[in-house]
Amino acid sequence: MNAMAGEQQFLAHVVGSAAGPAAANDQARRAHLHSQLLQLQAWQTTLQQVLSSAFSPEPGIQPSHPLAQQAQALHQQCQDLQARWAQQWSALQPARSLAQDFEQREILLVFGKFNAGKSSLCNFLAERFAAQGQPVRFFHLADGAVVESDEPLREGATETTARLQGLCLGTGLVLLDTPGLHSVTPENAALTQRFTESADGLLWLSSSTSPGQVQELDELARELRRNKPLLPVITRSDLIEEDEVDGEIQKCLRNKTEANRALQEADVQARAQGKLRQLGIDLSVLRSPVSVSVHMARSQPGPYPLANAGLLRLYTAIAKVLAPAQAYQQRKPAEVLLHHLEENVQCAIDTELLPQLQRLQVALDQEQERLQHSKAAMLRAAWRQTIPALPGLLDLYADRLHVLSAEVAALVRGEIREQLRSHLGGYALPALQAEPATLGLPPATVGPDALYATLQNAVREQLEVALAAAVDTCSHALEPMVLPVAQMQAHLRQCSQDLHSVGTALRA
Ligand SMILES: Nc1nc2c(ncn2[C@@H]2O[C@H](COP(=O)(O)OP(=O)(O)OP(=O)(O)O)[C@@H](O)[C@H]2O)c(=O)[nH]1
Ligand SMILES: [Mg+2]
Repeated sequence: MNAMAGEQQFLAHVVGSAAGPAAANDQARRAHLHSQLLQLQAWQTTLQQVLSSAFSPEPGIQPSHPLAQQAQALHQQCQDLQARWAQQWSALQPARSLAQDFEQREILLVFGKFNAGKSSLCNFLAERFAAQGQPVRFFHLADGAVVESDEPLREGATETTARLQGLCLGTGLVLLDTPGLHSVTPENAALTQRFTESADGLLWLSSSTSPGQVQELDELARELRRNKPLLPVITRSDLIEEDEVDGEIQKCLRNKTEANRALQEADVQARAQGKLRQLGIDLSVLRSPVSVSVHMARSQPGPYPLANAGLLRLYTAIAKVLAPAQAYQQRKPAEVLLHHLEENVQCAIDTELLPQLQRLQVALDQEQERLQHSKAAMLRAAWRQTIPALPGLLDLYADRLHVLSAEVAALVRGEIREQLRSHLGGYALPALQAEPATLGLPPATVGPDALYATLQNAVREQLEVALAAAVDTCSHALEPMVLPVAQMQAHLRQCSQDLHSVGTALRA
């Protein structure tokens, strides 16, 4: 195909993609998008209810009890997570509003190491669009807002682009020119990362001097997992040769040979495939690499330099990328919210909240077990403390049974208090005044041995009843925590399944 005709076809394609689908289709698409957004918002509301449901302080447990503190920490964690998610969502605001500013256009991220030739390629495409009478607008971002300018992007041999900038080509395409990857200023890399969210497709540029450094794709992994198409572009595909001009040796720039370009393209293709496999990304996102020289295309006017420098093939490749990019662009508002919910919200639920809930559940189970063991331990200890005192009390009060009974009852009460204090300290137990002030004893006429045996039985019975009642009270005090913990876990699992279903439906 004639190169100029090819260029015009490309421009027509870009302009055509901006016109978008027919009105009826568009309305249906908007309605669909609206309903998906509503589903995602409903999901957020449900989650909010789940997180604010549980863990009011339990009356049977002291605030100092480790379980009460653990529950309180969980409650706090639910609040903190919600605040963090709100913050993360507003951090995406610049990328969201950038996408909104260019709502009817496909945004391609131009991405690659510094000096890869990103700004040069953007400027070159701008020149071609302008040459064909298409509108071209340059812009950069300042404080998250789009600022338009007439100036082309700066190009340079040193690291040049420090801000996110771009250009609108015709009415359908936006190129986002990013600061160089792995660039010396970490803020640049961070800036790029923040805006990648708004892109619908990715142009990955690398210079033909070292093409396809696939570790660079690590930075794009998140976007690639979102099924955005990836077009590798090998730039600066030219070399300097020495030529004799008018009897003098001169240095001339030449296109790399077809064979050399084909070799490099195949190599980048193979390595990109390997990298995507390693990252667990569907290979269908990858388009065939294209090798170009902007300098050669610029060197002379006319169709042949354009074709020979690889630009015609680049046009075709970009035109092909625009179809999946447009599909993504049309569902982008829902995608952006979904990513936030999957990557910020659900991820924190899985890695932070559910493990914390699990720990609380285990702690509650262990405490129930400890309570049962402590009943026997308290009984043994109290028995060992009270029984040796009985013979002395019997000697003292054998002829005054009501005093004996009151003394033993007081001894037992004191010992119960002591055991409760040391074993069940974190619980709010009712005071022991309700316990009988005396023990029921037979008349003294039964003789000292029988009286002692009766006393022992009465003490055992008192201890057993009081300690069992105390343990039961504690055990019941835990129950209002057990249920919400289990319920919250179940609700969160349900939320996770629901989000997965909404995501699957969105991408179908
Ligand atoms: N030989 C040759 N050099 C090129 C070509 N395209 C760009 N360059 C040069 O490569 C250098 C970097 O170009 P830029 O377009 O500024 O590269 P960039 O990727 O935007 O760089 P940063 O903004 O620093 O990340 C400049 O000196 C360009 O002149 C090309 O096709 N051939
Ligand atoms: Mg640049």
